[in-house]
Amino acid sequence: MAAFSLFSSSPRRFILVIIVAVVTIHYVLSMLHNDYSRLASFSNISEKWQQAHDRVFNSTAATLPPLFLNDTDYDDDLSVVTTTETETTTTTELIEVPTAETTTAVDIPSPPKRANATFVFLCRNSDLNGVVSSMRQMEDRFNRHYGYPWVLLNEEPFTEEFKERVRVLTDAPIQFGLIPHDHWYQPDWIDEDRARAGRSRMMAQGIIYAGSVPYRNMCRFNSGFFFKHELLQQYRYYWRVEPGVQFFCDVTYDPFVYMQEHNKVYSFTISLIEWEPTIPTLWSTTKEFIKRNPEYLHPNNSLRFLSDNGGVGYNLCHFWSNFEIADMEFWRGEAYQKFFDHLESKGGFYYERWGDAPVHSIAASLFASKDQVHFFRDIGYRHDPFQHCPSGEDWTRGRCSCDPKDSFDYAPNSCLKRFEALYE
Ligand SMILES: Nc1nc2c(ncn2[C@@H]2O[C@H](COP(=O)(O)OP(=O)(O)OP(=O)(O)O)[C@@H](O)[C@H]2O)c(=O)[nH]1
Ligand SMILES: *[C@@H]1O[C@H](CO)[C@@H](O)[C@H](O)[C@H]1NC(C)=O
Ligand SMILES: *[C@@H]1O[C@H](CO)[C@@H](O)[C@H](O)[C@H]1NC(C)=O
Ligand SMILES: *[C@@H]1O[C@H](CO)[C@@H](O)[C@H](O)[C@H]1NC(C)=O
Ligand SMILES: *[C@@H]1O[C@H](CO)[C@@H](O)[C@H](O)[C@H]1NC(C)=O
Ligand SMILES: *[C@@H]1O[C@H](CO)[C@@H](O)[C@H](O)[C@H]1NC(C)=O
Ligand SMILES: [Mg+2]
Repeated sequence: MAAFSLFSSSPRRFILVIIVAVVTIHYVLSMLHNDYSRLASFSNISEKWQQAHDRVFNSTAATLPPLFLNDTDYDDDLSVVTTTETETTTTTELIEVPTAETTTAVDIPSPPKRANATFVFLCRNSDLNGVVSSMRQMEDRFNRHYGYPWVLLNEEPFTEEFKERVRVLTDAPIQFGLIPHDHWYQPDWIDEDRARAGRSRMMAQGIIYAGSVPYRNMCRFNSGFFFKHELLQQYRYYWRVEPGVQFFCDVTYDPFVYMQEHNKVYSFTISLIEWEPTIPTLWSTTKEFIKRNPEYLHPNNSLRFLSDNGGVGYNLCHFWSNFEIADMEFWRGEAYQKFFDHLESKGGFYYERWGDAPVHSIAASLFASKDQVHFFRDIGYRHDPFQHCPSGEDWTRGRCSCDPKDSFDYAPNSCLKRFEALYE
């Protein structure tokens, strides 16, 4: 009677009772008889589970370096495997692999060894679609395994819609920051008549963003201020991301940790020739700074990347800073701070249109050792209209979606050859 009502009112509970009984008998038997233990299908469940786990572990190990094995995501992968495997056995959801068995069956890895780093994403509310696209690729190709935080910056408050659309893309922490007024807008001491004349002159030359003040605000902010933002104070390394860029390949190791372990301060994927009319006096201003402060010139610098005649003229080579993984302590350091102050005092961010790309590139090339600048040849990246597509094993390992024949590396306007020549 009791059994009948139990069965009719709750068949699942009945099955559960049976399974608990079977499990109990199983454990009693396995304690009594080693042979039973070897033959029994339950031990094969945990074996299969172990094998499935090995598959994830091994396939992961094949594409990711050992560091990944210390990643917290590893635990998530494990639980996914557990579910999948128990589903393929007849016992489905009722068998919970006992926690004790879980911990003894595998070595639960300790927390990941992550760098002190974040993504930095300067953008406008109107950039939303491009922001979503870039972030999604970064998460899919790299960050879902690592969970590095995101910091999004804007001189205007982000809208609720923007924040909602972006938050859904990642489990990692995201912060939305407002840029302080003085870090963004054209300073009062800039002679606006002179600035306007500069913009007009450049427009007449057909230069892109020639007439745009917001673009100049952006270049100056990226040159001298982003790393001073309060949300970035707690971080050392950053990876800059822009709207609508593409990441073609799995990033199979942690580039931040790479930077740290190899003492790198700056890195790039694309380098090219700058539009000379945007920076007519940037080089003479730089030379003036070096003459006054020769102690900041690193003995092992990359001047040969910037100049083909020992520094007399600038060859316009720069790292394309819409991609950069770099060390903010370098920007915060004395050499760069003084350099930026010197540039700022000349007003060239507004009288001309000095870009953060040549400014960062000149500083990294002169104040750092050439060993501290890194070309991430294995990171597939596109910012229209140029892309870097890895080749050979890098392309295969990264499951890259780009055509390895389509890469800017040795295009006529690329500066990669000059960079590589530094190390020959
Ligand atoms: N908040 C804010 N972000 C901006 C503004 N202008 C540009 N940005 C951001 O600054 C970065 C560089 O701006 P872009 O417009 O991409 O400039 P660019 O890369 O030189 O040129 P294109 O990408 O070819 O247009 C991007 O992340 C933009 O979203 C602005 O006025 N406000
Ligand atoms: C359990 O696994 C062992 C070793 O892999 C194997 O010899 C045995 O046949 C398996 N038993 C069942 C029921 O699958
Ligand atoms: C996992 O890798 C180890 C060592 O590389 C190897 O011995 C083992 O057979 C692999 N397991 C699977 C399931 O591929
Ligand atoms: C993983 O973490 C452990 C403990 O913190 C450490 O001993 C080991 O070296 C780490 N492995 C890797 C590959 O970093
Ligand atoms: C990360 O780097 C920043 C800037 O260098 C530093 O202030 C902070 O203490 C570091 N945090 C940790 C956890 O090391
Ligand atoms: C200078 O750079 C070369 C080439 O990478 C490197 O081998 C050397 O150790 C560096 N020397 C110093 C003093 O940094
Ligand atoms: Mg851009």
